[in-house]
Amino acid sequence: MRDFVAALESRGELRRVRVPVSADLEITEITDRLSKGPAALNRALLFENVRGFDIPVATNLFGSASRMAVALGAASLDAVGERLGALLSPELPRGARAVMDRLRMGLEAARSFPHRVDKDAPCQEVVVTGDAVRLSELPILKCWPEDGGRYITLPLVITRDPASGVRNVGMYRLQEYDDRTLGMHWQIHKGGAEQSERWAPGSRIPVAVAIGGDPAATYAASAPLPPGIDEFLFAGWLRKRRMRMVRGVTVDLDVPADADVVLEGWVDPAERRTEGPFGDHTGYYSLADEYPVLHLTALTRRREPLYPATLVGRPPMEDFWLGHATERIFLPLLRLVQPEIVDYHMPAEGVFHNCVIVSMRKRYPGHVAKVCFAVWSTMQLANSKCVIVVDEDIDPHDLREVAFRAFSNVDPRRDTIIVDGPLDVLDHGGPSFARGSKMGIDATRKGALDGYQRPWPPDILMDPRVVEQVERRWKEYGL
Ligand SMILES: Cc1cc2nc3c(=O)[nH]c(=O)nc-3n(C[C@H](O)[C@H](O)[C@H](O)COP(=O)(O)O)c2cc1C
Ligand SMILES: [Mn+2]
Repeated sequence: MRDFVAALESRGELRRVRVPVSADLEITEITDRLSKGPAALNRALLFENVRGFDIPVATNLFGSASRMAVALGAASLDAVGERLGALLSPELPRGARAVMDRLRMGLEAARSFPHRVDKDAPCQEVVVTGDAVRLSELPILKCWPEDGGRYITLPLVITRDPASGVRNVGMYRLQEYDDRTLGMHWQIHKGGAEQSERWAPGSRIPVAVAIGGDPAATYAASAPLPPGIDEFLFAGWLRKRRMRMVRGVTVDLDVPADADVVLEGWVDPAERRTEGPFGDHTGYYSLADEYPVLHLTALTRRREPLYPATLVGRPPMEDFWLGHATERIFLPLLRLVQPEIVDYHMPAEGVFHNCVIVSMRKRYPGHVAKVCFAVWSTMQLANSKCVIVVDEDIDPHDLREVAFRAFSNVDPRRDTIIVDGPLDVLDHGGPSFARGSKMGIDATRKGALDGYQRPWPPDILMDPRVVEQVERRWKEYGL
């Protein structure tokens, strides 16, 4: 975290705020203005003086493509994607299962396993256990006016499967109820929830939460890795350096030795408590609902920790860039399973699960529908509500271009498919919780293989010789 902050600062990507600010809404408003303002002002922020707390708060650390690349120690996000794709070559595995197995083998072969250190763990320089634990000492933010309380927004929630012992690390927000109790917002589709269902009734599920530490691990907690792939193995591979782990002081789980703060505790599989509302990354408040509860047994930390937080709300905000990193990094994997896909994009306005734009090489009747169904069966893309498919020569990141094709190329009855399926837990447009309909829109140009009987009109393009001539004479025109 310290190296990351220093790297951002030396690149002019971080600003320090030295005057006192409040953790209650004020940091949100400041950060939001930077997230939505001109790119030249969109910087990471380090609040050195948070009223009532000794610990500084960092926000917007991951809030641009370049900061994301710095976080992963890479030249660019596409470069990380190419490295990941190369893990799987030369023999092309076939089918999603094979690709996932090869991904696991590739990561393991890269020897980026987390390893245990028994001393020199900064995250345990200060150890507080039992009744002495005080969450109120952490500068946890109240993000939006109608929020149900203060929320930890960049946590790495560490659990393990009771049978296989396989670790999962997910970023699930935590609502502070009191000094030793938090709401655990792992949604039904996510790894933490799935593992929690495997613990026997009456058991105490051990949970550790790391905050801060290596930013590559923080990103990995947000990445949609298939179950069975350890996010900390992935973080070590990203960073090309194995993660240093240490045994928790009160839980049977390893925690990142370099974290700024670690919370340890347990979840009772049967207990539920009202969580929310929370001003969410959808741009709406997600309403209060029943979620599990995390009871703390220890709080350990660095002597001088830094508390990183993210603010989410109406897009674009920082989470767009974390998701954008995933979009870029996992494109080569997606293309291994579905080679006709050229590129894809999840625009900020679609808050990930509402809209996926795919460009593809269309070869046979029904091919566009096949790609829609592929999206609806690929990891977390499976929850996406609207898929827009364009031809291979259309850039899915160019929203004007996509809108132009989607409005003009589509016959609604012929070119839409509507199916039922799972939706993101945060979707509020659908008729019921996490279930509803999905639409695929075929915005490709049509021809014989689509059953289109008329000639398709050509695009209007200028003669390149004239373009070149006008280019050359541009100054002469005096415009
Ligand atoms: C800032 C941020 C906050 C998030 N909050 C939640 C959350 O509260 N609950 C949740 O289930 N997923 C949340 N997510 C998404 C998960 O972290 C993401 O789906 C991740 O892949 C989950 O890991 P898993 O596949 O191991 O469950 C959040 C993501 C980000 C970037
Ligand atoms: Mn996982």
